[in-house]
Amino acid sequence: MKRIYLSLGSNVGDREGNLRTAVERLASSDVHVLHLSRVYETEPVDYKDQAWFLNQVVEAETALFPMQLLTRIGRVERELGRVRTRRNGPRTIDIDILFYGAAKVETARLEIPHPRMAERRFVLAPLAELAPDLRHPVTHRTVRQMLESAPPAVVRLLT
Ligand code: PH2
Ligand code: MG
Ligand code: MG
Repeated sequence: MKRIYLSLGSNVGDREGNLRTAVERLASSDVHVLHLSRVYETEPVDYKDQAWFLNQVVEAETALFPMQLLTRIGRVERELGRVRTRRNGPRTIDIDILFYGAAKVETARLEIPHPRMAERRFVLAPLAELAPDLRHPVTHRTVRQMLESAPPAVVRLLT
């Protein structure tokens, strides 16, 4: 079993419902959900001309290999009606693999650890609730250190 961290994001439709449904559909005999962060409302990053997101991080254990996990994630994204329009554009749900144990994966379809996480407060703030002292397997920085030096962007707890 591997310990994994997934980032969930939604900015279309019932954003809270989309996060909840995604967690329910991910959970299964081979993805055992352990902890959920709180939900954050976050300013869009990269492509800014779109609605604000809700973001959350999920800690889980899985028996799936990385590409199997990616296939499972793709199925959940499709079930929630994700339509791929523009890169970094609006989506009902986006599920990204942040960490898969201490593994490094570099393929055309999948990179782990997630290559842009150190620049993304919407990932690091919820991740820091669950695993502030976890170290990035390549840079060896902790999640807390990455959060402290991440570029500014609004992330606020959903109340
Ligand atoms: N996802 C992106 C691009 N920009 N911005 C926020 N705030 N939250 C996201 O989940 C997000 C984003 C690409 O996946
Ligand atoms: Mg993403
Ligand atoms: Mg994605």
